[in-house]
Amino acid sequence: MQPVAITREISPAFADCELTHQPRVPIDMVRARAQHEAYERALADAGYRVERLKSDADMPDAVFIEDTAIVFEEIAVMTRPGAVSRRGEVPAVADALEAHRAVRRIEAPATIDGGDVLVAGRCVFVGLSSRTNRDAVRQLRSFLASYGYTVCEAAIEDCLHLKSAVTALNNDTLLMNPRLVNPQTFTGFEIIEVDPEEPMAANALRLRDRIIFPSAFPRTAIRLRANGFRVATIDASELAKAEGAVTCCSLLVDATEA
Ligand code: CIR
Repeated sequence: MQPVAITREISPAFADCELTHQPRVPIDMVRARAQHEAYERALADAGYRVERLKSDADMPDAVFIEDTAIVFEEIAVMTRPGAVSRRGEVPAVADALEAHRAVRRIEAPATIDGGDVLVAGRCVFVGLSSRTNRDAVRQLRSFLASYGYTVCEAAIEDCLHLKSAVTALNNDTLLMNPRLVNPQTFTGFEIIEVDPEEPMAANALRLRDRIIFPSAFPRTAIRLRANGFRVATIDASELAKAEGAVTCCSLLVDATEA
């Protein structure tokens, strides 16, 4: 069965996005939309059926759909985003996911962004960040207990989400900036480090047969290719101005149906 990638259109209010580490700079909306379409085309080229949800002027960050849910083989977990401005993004994504998975919901006082959840095989790492707290780790662990996942906390520094610091290239290999997260948290994994001149390059989107990766990080792309990964590059420069990267613009739903 064809895998699905759920994306969300860029809000007309994108310029009012949340910013944590970067200064606000003008975003070229025409370019941002073109980049987002190219991203969706890259997903389609890799065999995904792209299902794009609508957004609205009251949800500036809606394009970063990854933060609203965590999709596992067995269930989907709806988040309670750490930024209050983003909580209204969740219901429409839950409606879309209900067609594919049994849906569970993170409840207050827990907060969590999907960008803080790294899944590699049966290991789930949760970044404790300005968006994600320990109540969320506990709730996620209880949802996953019967499916054999191990849920571990990870401390991060100087970045928005855990997946700004580390992402999975396959079930055994991680792409990491060791200045943002402690490699010892990930014992047993092969680690490829980003090029030191590209500190924000640790966010890569793992698809079935390739990695989608920002063209802004050519040195790290060379490292990925040298390690045998097939890399498809896209320009995500306008999305990066909103502190977004490649994992955050889709939710990948593999073929297992609920
Ligand atoms: C935010 O601060 O929530 C958005 N401007 C960026 C979210 C990026 N999300 C992600 O990398 N998972």
